Amino acid sequence: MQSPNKRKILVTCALPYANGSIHLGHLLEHIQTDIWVRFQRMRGHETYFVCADDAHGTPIMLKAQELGVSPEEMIAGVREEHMADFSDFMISFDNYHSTHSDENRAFASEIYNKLNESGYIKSRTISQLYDPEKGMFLPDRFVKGTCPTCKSEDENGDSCDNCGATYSPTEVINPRSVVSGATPILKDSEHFFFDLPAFEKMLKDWTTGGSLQEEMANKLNEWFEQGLQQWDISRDSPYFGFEIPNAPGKFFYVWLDAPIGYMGSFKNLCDKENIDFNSYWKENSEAELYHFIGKDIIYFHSLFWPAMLEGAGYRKPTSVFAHGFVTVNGAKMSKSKGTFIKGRTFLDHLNPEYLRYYYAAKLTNRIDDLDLNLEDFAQRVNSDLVGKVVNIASRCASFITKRFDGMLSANIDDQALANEVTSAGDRLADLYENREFAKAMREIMALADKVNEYIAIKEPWVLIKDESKQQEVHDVCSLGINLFRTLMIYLKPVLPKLAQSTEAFLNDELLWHGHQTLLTNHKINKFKALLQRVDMDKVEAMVTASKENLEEAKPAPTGPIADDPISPEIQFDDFAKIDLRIAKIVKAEHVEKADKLLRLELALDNDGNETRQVFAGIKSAYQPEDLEGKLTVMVANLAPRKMRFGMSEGMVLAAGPGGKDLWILNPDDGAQPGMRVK
Ligand code: NOT
Ligand code: ZN
Repeated sequence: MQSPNKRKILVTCALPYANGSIHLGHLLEHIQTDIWVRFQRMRGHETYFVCADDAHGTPIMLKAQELGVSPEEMIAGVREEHMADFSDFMISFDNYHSTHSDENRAFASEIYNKLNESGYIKSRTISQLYDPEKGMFLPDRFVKGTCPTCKSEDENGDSCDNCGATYSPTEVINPRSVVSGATPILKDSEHFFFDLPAFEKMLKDWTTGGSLQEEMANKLNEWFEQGLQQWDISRDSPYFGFEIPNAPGKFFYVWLDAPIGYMGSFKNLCDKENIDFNSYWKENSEAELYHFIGKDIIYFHSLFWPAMLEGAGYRKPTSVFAHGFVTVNGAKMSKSKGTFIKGRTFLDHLNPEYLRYYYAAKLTNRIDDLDLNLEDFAQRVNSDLVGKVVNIASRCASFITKRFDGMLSANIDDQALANEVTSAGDRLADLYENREFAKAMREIMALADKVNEYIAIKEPWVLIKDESKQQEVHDVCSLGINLFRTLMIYLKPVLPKLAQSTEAFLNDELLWHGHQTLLTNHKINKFKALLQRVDMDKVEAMVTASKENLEEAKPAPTGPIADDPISPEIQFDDFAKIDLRIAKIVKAEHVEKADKLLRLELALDNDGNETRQVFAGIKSAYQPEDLEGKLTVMVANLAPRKMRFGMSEGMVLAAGPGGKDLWILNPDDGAQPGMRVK
């Protein structure tokens, strides 16, 4: 049915790179988007959801070489794997394409040609590090060497993990190519640049148009203040990508054709299903276009992408929705802890709807990181889904089947309760629309609590023993089943499979507008267990299996840097060199723009003659004011390090599992600032 306020909506997720597996971090985005898309479809809007693998670039080219296959073969295999993972997590794409496609080549060339004709492509010669052995220019992450700031060895080509400095790969001391080990040389080459600064006014208007998240608009303003830069969009051969028209040996940088991949995937769908591509993409289109992305790629989506679209005569996104990163048990996902969990490993042990629900229960429309605490995860799914929602059906169903021939009563036992549950639909719809899923889940669970209370008070299992109370049992259990149905309508975007089993049980399709009505004189089917409890043993088995994955993957010579290296063994002499001392925290304060750091002023004696400034990554656990006056153990003879925020003159020690639980000593009479600890 075509209603007057039927919207046309095109939605995308960021395109996963075609050289790695889907993990729980990717899945946050795909689940968030899928919930939103399923909600829009349930509301009757014409909604398309497309994605693709991001198939180009140097890392993909090199990985294929390492595996001894062509990049085409490798990306085809990875795409199959990605599609199977997403499908098993019930991500309902209308199309999953590849950026290495005819459609994408055509759009990339067309957009580039239009930008070029309008004077938005500039060319100039730049000098870059080149691997003479391998015969290729080296992207920053393929150069390693000694940090020019702190002299730490084996640091990245563009930034130092030790001191946090950022620099150009040409400044690295003793640089070497990660690809061949050769010493890179500087070599000139002509590059093409997209003239981003020419779009400043348009981008400012677009930013203040009101549809961006507040945090994103702030970030954009920072970038405007720093001044927009021209963007290098070409790479020299050898490169796996699309050759630039009329520029033999020059290829589009992967980030140029990646967002165009959204158009390529949609065009591929349009051709298969006879959809009018232009009505979605032409300038001033009334269709809505949304990109769901992670916070790390805001720059590409909120500056380059709208500017490219504008310059080539296409519409711009209606909005870009960014989310934060996933942490597991309060810390960055870690291969050695087994918390770098692949989608497939999760599926091998647990029901995907558990993850869909847990993410929904924690997602807001802001850019904050989301912590997947595995114990909380099990507890939350068990208590909400099994203990609250499904429990309603399992308490009521057997009476209906056994005593009333599967027919729901014609009466509504408690109209006030029924109204309360059925009238929540519009409020919940607003929450879904605004991507406030956590709030929606909380409201739904609060309603489930009320329905359970009602059943507990009525006690149908007691009433059933009294011959004169049979009608009441029928009415109470029928209302229970009905309100379970309403709650499952509200949860259908999050739990499509549970919704499907519910539909089979209730003999009824769960449609959004159905939340306003109740089923009376309606025949239902026999109840079968709808959802198992999360078994903590399986969660643990999943973590163990993720560690095993790591074992298999260990000999990865040129792969990305391990996120969590195990420190090499040291000798007693090494340990003895460390000067551990009790220090008093005399001052503690926040550091602007640092997510994890606090600035501490430490005294090594009682009268404050010897003080040190230390930047410590303990912000997750402490408010600065709570630290002042406390004691800590510090490494007093660590060489000072220049950090982005200033000099750090030591290191403080704290113990605990991490996150909010990191302990520092409380002052007691025994310890005195300056005391040696060993
Ligand atoms: N493959 C990229 C990533 O960060 C995402 C590309 C999204 C598409 O995983 N592009 N744009 N703009
Ligand atoms: Zn450094």
